[in-house]
Amino acid sequence: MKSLPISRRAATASLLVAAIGLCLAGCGGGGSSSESSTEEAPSKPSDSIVVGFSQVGAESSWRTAETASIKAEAERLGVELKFSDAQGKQENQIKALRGFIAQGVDAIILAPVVETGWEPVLKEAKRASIPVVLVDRGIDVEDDSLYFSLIASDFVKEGEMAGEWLAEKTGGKAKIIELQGTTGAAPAIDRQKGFMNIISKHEGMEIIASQSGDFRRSGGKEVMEALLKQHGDKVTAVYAHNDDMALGAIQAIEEAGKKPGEDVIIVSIDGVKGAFEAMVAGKLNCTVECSPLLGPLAFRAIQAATTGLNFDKLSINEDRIFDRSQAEAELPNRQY
Ligand code: GZL
Repeated sequence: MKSLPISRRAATASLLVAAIGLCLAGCGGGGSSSESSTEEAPSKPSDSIVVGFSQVGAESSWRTAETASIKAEAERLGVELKFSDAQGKQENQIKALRGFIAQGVDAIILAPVVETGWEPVLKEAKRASIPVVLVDRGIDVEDDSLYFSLIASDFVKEGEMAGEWLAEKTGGKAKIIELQGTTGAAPAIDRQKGFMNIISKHEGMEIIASQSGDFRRSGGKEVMEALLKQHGDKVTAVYAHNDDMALGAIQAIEEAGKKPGEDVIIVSIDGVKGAFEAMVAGKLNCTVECSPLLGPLAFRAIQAATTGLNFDKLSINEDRIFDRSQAEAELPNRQY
């Protein structure tokens, strides 16, 4: 199955060990931190390796920022990156992974669109001795040796942070419309779980409608338009699983003649620049950060995977929360 001669990979590995040795001496230690680290970005390996990257798509500004971070790190390290955009379809990701395996890449980066259905193709990668590093979303597999490492955020915690902020803001009383992310995706499943963990403690907080907008701005707008027709007289808050859907919902709320951020309190997740601009404009109330800048840590995992170094199985980014009072000061600092 594998077209890459083992000798090339072995040669690469030995060269990389030398590069890693230099880097670790300089960087003060191996392994990954529990935070996404850019200051410890790996040095350039003396030899370039070939990495296949299967990306979900380009559904949100968060997603395009993640793609840019991974491409920029590959460029910096002189790694040949074979990029595949799955247009949001798991079958396209599986096809891309099979292509990478056939081409004999040294490692694979996978941002899995949904949690399930990965065992067959990951078993093929394992049989081909190609390590797979998961970024940004986890998968539901019995055998976690099917992937080398997962670098992501804690989506349950993000949902809880959003819920706690909304409970505080509304005094524990809200009629909430929830705009869910992509059905079956880890962030959608866990952000809903985390949010429910909190609002279930407040009898005055109720989700009156919940529907997927697929993490897209257009999805957020369309779903909000429809739900406003049914619940416009009752809704007092919106919880969006990402900023892009919140920005779409803001458009729908304005077109319905209501003031977003005032008549309807809006909390979302990601922390993209557009969310900070909406908070400065008074139309969004709060966003929970979820860093897409995963490139440096992803390639540290790949260097470990391709040289037999230890690496954490799970690296969780620290997420911060920002509301309107902080938006103006924070906006210039935003990197995505
Ligand atoms: C989170 C990521 C989600 C973002 C969305 O790690 O998977 O997918 O929150 C993106 O903006 O579409």
